[in-house]
Amino acid sequence: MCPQNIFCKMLNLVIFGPPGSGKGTQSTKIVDKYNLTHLSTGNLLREKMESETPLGKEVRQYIDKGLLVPDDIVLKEIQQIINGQDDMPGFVFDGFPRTINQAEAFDRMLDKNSTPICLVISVEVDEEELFNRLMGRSEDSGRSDDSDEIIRRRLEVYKKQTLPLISYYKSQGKIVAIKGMDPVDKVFGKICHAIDTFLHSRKVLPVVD
Ligand code: B4P
Repeated sequence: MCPQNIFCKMLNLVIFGPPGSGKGTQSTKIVDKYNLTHLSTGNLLREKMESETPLGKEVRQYIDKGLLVPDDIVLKEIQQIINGQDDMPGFVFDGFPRTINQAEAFDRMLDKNSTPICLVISVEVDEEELFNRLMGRSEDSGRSDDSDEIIRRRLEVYKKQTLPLISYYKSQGKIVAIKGMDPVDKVFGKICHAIDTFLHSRKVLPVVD
């Protein structure tokens, strides 16, 4: 599908990248600037985990091991949240989709509402830097999945299950690659440039250095 032909009645953005690439960090800034709603599946699933419900316990089994939570659980949560929300300025989907199956199901959901994804922002960071950032965060995050062995597993899972999404969105002409090694505000500036270019000309820049 050609992005120039997308009529975006909502600005729906996906922020995509490996663990530690800055998805959560940048999403917070994007939603503030563009008046969008932040939907982080990581935050959502951690909230479920806090509850001692059967679903919360099931989710914990995967997150604690650094594995992806099964698609059916994640998709059900997303469906419940976006249902009937097609008159809002738009969403930043942070950490979702993370598998081809999730991406295909998500496209079907959005097609029904005629609110497609407009832009997929892929934040690229070297593996060593990712590891260092997450180890740095582990000192005060309290997250069960921020530990040496689990971080390594999350990076492996990313390569195997999530990285193929780049080709998926490339074939739709929706992906922009952002070099994410710079300080937070500099990365944010590049993301804004990609979003503003899309808003003004419906053009998807392939790369922003
Ligand atoms: P997430 O919550 O998405 O966690 P994450 O991949 O670690 O990214 P996060 O957004 O937290 O980190 P960020 O890069 O901003 O997922 C956690 C788990 O939930 C997954 O492993 C999986 O089990 C499950 N899950 C979530 N979504 C799922 C889905 N769709 N399907 C199945 N399972 C799912 O930041 C990391 C650190 O880097 C921070 O300390 C930050 O301060 C720092 N940082 C950020 N940008 C920086 C910069 N430019 N320079 C220096 N440091 C920076």
